[in-house]
Amino acid sequence: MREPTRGTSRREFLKAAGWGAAGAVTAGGLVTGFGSRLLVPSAKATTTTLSLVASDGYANVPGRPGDPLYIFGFVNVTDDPDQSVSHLVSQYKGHTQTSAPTLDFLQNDDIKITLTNLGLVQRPDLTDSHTIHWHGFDIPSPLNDGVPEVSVAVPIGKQVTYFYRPHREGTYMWHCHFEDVEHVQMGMTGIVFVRPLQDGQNFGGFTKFAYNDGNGTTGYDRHFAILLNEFWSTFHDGDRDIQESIPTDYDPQWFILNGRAYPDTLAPNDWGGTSSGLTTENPNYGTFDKSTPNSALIQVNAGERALLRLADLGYQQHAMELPGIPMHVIGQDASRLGSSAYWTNTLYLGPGEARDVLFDAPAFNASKPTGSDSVGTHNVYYFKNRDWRKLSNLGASGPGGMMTEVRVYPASTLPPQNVVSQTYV
Ligand SMILES: [Cu+2]
Repeated sequence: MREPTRGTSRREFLKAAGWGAAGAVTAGGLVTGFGSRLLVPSAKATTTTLSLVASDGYANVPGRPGDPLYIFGFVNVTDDPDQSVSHLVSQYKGHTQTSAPTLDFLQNDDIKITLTNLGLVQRPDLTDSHTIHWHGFDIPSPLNDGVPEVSVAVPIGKQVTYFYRPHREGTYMWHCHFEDVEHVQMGMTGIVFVRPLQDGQNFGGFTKFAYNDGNGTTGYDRHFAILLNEFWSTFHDGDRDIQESIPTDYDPQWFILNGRAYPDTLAPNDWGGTSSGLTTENPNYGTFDKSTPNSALIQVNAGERALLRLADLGYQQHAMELPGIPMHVIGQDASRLGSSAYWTNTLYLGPGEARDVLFDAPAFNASKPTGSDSVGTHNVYYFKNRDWRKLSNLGASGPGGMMTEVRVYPASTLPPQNVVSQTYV
């Protein structure tokens, strides 16, 4: 039977999903005998509950010490025992981050995300709502799709709980869809991915996979979620100063990975950060926010296979290179490429697009260590934009912009990875 696709008729879909004659549902809920794009009935769905708040804040950018960029963003407050609106406003209003938290879900789970709109400190006149839009998620109910024109949005001081049951695994992205050209540029963007039901089984020597491949061709040892983006100062300063911006004049100054420009891309997760003399101080409160907490550092042991979950929520196309290590593109826009997978030295990624890229970490070359950190000496490979104009921080000398390091350590140096994009420095 051919693999069902998004254009599959309802009758074909029902057959493929196991309600027809063919296909067997295992105890784990995985339909066997088919390819990866199945919609399968869930045998043991669990419920994942998240609480996110939306507000404003400031993020550091190279070249503007003491003058951070005004941003909007989402923060994960699930662990706060007090989820009342009044408490969340008192704790988190005016303190936000970009990029947004990376959301890690399992196929077929029930997911409930409560979004609380805290309002804006810098712009109390701006009464914008916010939403959560799961970009590329092809079977939402309209109410949970976050497009305000055809759905609901969350006004200031209110909470809305979104519900999803993702039947399709893969790498997606998410963003606020309210005044989306503005709110997306202001920082309300992140990566969301869905692990396949196949995870935990053994195919080809792997137990973690990008997709339900049936043979391990999308297996990996470590995975990293990296959002490509740009900052255009006019939009951020204009929003801060109550000035209109013309989006068609878009001319960004900073080219970023997970909200950071090199060398800040190398700093660990949850970094409070003053490397290179920058500050994340919030002038409204004089507080110290972790405004860009998502590291873009890639740390692997020699011989391991790594999965890069990449998405672009800027407004420009980017061409990324990893000189010295071939890239194997096995997924595109949350679809397994299968026999269309390809090897490349240059990865093109347009706005709103996602890619799943595997690479094999080369052997560690002890005679030529090119870096050293608290883990140890390692070989460095650069994952970077091929456009030299996007490798600079406001024209300052030395490398900057959309670049990070792949650090390859001797085999078995790093312990097994527990969470996506884990950092060990
Ligand atoms: Cu918004």
